[in-house]
Amino acid sequence: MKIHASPASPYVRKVRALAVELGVPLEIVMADAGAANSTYGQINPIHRVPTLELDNGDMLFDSPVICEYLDAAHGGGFFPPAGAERWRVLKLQALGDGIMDAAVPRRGEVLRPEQQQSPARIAAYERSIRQVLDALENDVAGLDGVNIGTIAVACALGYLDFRFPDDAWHTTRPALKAWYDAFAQRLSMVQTEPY
Ligand SMILES: N[C@@H](CCC(=O)N[C@@H](CS)C(=O)NCC(=O)O)C(=O)O
Repeated sequence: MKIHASPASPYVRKVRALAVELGVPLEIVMADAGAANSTYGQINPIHRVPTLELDNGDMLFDSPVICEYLDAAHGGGFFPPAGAERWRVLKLQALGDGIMDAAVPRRGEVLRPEQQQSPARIAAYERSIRQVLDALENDVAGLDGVNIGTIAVACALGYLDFRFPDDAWHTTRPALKAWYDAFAQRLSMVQTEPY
């Protein structure tokens, strides 16, 4: 199987980290999803990474779908099968993805020439990130175990550290920081560091 990827995407990292946890090898293919003349739309019309290319040529996206496929196909148990535990873990994944959904466009916005930036949009992204971090800090006991929720949150925090190292989200969130420092030692996190 191949994963169409980019080096710093936290969504790609989530898929790759789960694959490491599952012991599933993925061949990494760098994608030119955003280039004006890109042909990437032929495999993923949304023009985003990751895309999982199956051995039979089928393409899967986006990252929650790919993760659930990998888990189901390889007997993982990183998605609880049913009941309250399933919704708890999926909600945690949504919180991790929610940080990514704000942090990725926030970076895009601050990279624009200053006169084209929208301070209102940047403030809205920052508010989302701040409030998700606070929610996680206030319920750090919920970050138990290794599942698609905790993997997503760890990848989101890793992205914040990678792209916004001056933010120091951890100074006011010691419980979340302690959880992250421990989780970041996992092989799946060490092997998928962004660059
Ligand atoms: N909901 C999607 C979001 C994926 C996404 O936004 N990926 C970004 C990279 S972090 C992307 O492909 N942006 C377009 C580009 O890189 O050109 C998922 O979970 O896979």
